[in-house]
Amino acid sequence: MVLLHGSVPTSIFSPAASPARAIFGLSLLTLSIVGAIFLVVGGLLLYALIAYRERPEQDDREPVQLYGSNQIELSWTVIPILIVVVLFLATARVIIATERQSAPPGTLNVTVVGHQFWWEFRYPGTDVVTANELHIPVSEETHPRPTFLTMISADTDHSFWVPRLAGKLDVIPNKINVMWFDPKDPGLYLGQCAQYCGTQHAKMLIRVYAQTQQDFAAWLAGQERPAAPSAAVAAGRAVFEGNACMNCHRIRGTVADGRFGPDLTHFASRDTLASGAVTNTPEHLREWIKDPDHYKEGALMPAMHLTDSDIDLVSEYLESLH
Ligand code: HEC
Ligand SMILES: [Cu+2]
Repeated sequence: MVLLHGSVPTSIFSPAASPARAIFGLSLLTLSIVGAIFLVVGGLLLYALIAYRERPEQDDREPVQLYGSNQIELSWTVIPILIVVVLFLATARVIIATERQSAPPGTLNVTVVGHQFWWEFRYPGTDVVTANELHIPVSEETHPRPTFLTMISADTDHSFWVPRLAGKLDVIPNKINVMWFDPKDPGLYLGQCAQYCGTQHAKMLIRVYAQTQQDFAAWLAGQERPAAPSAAVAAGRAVFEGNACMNCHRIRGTVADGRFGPDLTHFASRDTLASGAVTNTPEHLREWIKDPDHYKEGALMPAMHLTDSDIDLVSEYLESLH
């Protein structure tokens, strides 16, 4: 029963956006039809087993055999056809409602890029690029603001799945897929990559933060600002820019312009590190920079063999990027 009450953050049984609700409704219909079939077939089987069981007073002769019944044959042909037609129509309706939607005015567009083993989120029309934590506005009744995701992959097959918001959709190279959702309630919706994509597939988590439209606007404005590192962290910045970090990571407003790894412009505004592998705390960050394999064995960031003091400095720098 716990599964039914949204206390499980990834429960498919507590949909919070239109596509997830449509899929949930369809699954209930399908479950009730197959449940009814199970009861009828199982009931008949049970009845036959009990009514025609072997009895001691019985003799060994075979009972009278019956052949052919147009009535029965007709019913077991027509009823299944009707069931299939009903399921087909109900499914087609949900597919059209979830996949053939065009973006209404007010839509937020986000480009999602799947990487081994993290997610990149770009907000077209702005410079904002972030990772693993997708911020979106809620879609109010009076002020609908659905989010449309345009999804591509930088390497191999991934699949974007946030069960409370929508169904799964594959994220594959050389193909653009589009999905959308429109949660009404602010909150954190969790999901994860649902297509095996390599060693750290299991730690390729997704966090969707649905915010009130004002909060979202404030968040976006904050992210649009370039990083403004203070002089106090100049030494850490020098470590970052004096090592290969800057070839893989971008920090807008500085010379670091790498694109292979997550954009770190506002790294300190994220709650988690390395696609949800651990929470974003100074200790975790230091450990991550020292040895990414410690939390994510096979992660595509190398251990850079910095000295402990350089690790402290570069961590302080990154933690200052709010
Ligand atoms: C060869 C490219 C490469 C280099 C060099 C590199 N990184 Fe990374 N970094 C990555 C990749 C890829 C990820 C994402 C790993 C994952 O989540 O699976 C990452 C993740 C991170 C993260 C976590 C970001 C987030 O939002 O979760 C931080 C912080 C980070 N790197 C800091 C550094 C620092 C500091 C250096 C230099 C000492 C550095 N990186 C060098 C590729 C690189
Ligand atoms: Cu993946």
